Amino acid sequence: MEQAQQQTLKKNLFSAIQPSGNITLGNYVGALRNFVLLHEDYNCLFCVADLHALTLRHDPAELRRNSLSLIALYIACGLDPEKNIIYCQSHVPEHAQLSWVLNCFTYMGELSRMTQFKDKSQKHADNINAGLFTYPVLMAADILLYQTHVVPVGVDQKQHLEICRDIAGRFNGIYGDVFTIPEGYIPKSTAKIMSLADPTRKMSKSDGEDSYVAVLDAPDVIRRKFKRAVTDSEADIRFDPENKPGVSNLLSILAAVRNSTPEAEAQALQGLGYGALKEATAEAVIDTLRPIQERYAELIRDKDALNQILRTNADRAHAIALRTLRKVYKKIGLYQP
Ligand code: ATP
Ligand code: LTN
Repeated sequence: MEQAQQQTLKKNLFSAIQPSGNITLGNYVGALRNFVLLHEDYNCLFCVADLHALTLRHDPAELRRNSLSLIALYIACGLDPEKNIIYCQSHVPEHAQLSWVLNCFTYMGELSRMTQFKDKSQKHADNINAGLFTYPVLMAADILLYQTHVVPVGVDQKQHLEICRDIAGRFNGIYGDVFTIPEGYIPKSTAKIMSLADPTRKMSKSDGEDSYVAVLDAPDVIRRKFKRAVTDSEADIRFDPENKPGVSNLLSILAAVRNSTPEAEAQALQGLGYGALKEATAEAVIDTLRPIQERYAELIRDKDALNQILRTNADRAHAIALRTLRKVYKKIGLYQP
């Protein structure tokens, strides 16, 4: 079948990651890995959510570096930038434009119920800005611009997807079928990788270095981080997230990279100590990341090639986004000469 014909038969997939720090094992297991798993079956857009990254105080040079690095990482993981649209959010102005319109269809009450907003405003009490509050509206614009059917994300983004569906439904209720209502694709097991420093909290790239393993960490760094991971004072290896969050998190990570289950990994390690669990997890993670790191090292060297990919792909995304934005402007009565 012709490529164009195949494309029209496939459904649309959209996802994004913020370039707000080093991409973690949590991002990989919760999101990136599923992008790779799904990308053949959909028309995909993978976005670097650089506008979202402005909601926390940041260093401009670092944001620039992280954005290009994330583009290279998407490709290094196996996402082909010709078959998929891999681009930066800020290169396609329709994201910000649709976001403004959707702001006018979103209630303060629903935004104030978002747990990410509550968490982040607690963590960054000196910078509770309006962007942090309306973050889910920009995310809804990202998704709705591309008539997205499926959104692969980690479980922490479930609430944001719900609000996106609500906004789209509300808009369609008034103006007819303008937006496709998206479905989430959220992995059930290992949906949330926890911090190595505090296993009751999500592993997050904007937290301290020792709390996460980065996809691009060198093998020795990975070994050291797992060695220091918080466990507990017992000795038995058992999958029990409630009572043994640290050990269970290591088992989840091990299972995720080996495509097995935490229970099976616990069984296989019976009679051994936490040292063995940490070592096994570190080695399995290193083996999984090695090919990605090798490919990444090649890609990041050729900045011109990456820039070219960014330009072409922003144009491709823009062409689709503009169609939706025009339709929205027309429906809501913005005069178009
Ligand atoms: P930040 O610390 O800046 O909030 P983050 O590490 O939470 O960032 P995001 O850019 O917000 O990462 O998320 C990118 C994707 O990775 C999302 O789909 C999110 O659900 C997923 N994700 C993030 N952290 C984890 C985690 N610890 N376990 C599983 N999935 C995760
Ligand atoms: N908020 C997301 C990143 C993100 C996103 C999106 C994910 C921004 N826009 C659209 C899916 C679809 C996060 O993972 N923190």
